[in-house]
Amino acid sequence: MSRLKIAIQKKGRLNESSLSILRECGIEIPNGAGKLIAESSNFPIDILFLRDDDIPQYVHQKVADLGIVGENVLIESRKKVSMLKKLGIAKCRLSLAIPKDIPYEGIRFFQDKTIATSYPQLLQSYLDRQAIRAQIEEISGSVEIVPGLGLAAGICDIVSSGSTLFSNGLKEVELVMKSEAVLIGSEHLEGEKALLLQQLLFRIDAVLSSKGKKYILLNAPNDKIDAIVRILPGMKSPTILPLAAKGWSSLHSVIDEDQFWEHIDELKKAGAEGILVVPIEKMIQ
Ligand code: PRT
Ligand code: ZN
Repeated sequence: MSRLKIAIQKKGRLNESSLSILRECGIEIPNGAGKLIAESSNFPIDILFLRDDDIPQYVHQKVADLGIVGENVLIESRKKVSMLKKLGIAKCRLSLAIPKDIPYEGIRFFQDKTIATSYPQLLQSYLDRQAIRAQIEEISGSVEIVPGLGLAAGICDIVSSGSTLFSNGLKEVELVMKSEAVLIGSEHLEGEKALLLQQLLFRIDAVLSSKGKKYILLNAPNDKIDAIVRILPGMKSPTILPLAAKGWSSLHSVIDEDQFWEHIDELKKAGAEGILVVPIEKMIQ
């Protein structure tokens, strides 16, 4: 029986979240800190722990069948691999930033200037699209300190909360790309491996579908049910069951958690009682 090989980040922002997705898919992974490879005991998959920058290359060379990396790393690598699924984790953006006191009036600011980045390919294609000619200085790590040292007019780096830029006296001026972690795969998986990939994708879909979703149960007088269903627009064909108390029903449905918080007061005013909101572990659609 073949086994799939999936490459994930050894250490860093994507390590824990990649392991969690696999574990939520019911895949048991032994805790082998510092190991290069871990073998799942209940699904035919081996996990390779690598630096994220090496993952597209390993998948391209079929050392690994699958990998989890940021889209930024994938595109920067320019490796021919398939992007199989966006995973909704490690969301961030690649942005241009300059010292906060320098006036900025648009992308032409960067014409003939030097920009420091760890993403020269992504930056170059962005600048080409904007018809800007600039000098790209490739730097690995701590790009945000470069403008302060007077080595570049600006930087192009990953931003998530913005606090790194802020504490280095920089401001974000252009969005180059949005990024999140993606599942990548070698271009042609065949036979048993293709089948295993289908099983894995099915499980990942079930895990991702349930994210941000809650199961809601509430009681209401029968004449208020229509109004309640209208309050929660995400509520799809709720199940309505009669209660033992005459004229009352219980309503069950799946909702977005955000929506619930926005509408809780309206629900109560509309006559909902005994509201229960419970987590959903998996959702098969
Ligand atoms: O050692 P290895 O090469 O494997 O790891 P790495 O250091 O290259 O990557 P790592 O672990 O820092 O990030 C892995 C991936 O997570 C990236 O490729 C992105 O796709 C994604 N990601 C999400 C981030 C961030 N958020 C992030 N905030 N990657 C980096 N950052 C850094 C950024 O470079 C900057 O220094 O965090 C700082 C900005 O964060 P804020 O919150 O202050 O804006
Ligand atoms: Zn890296």
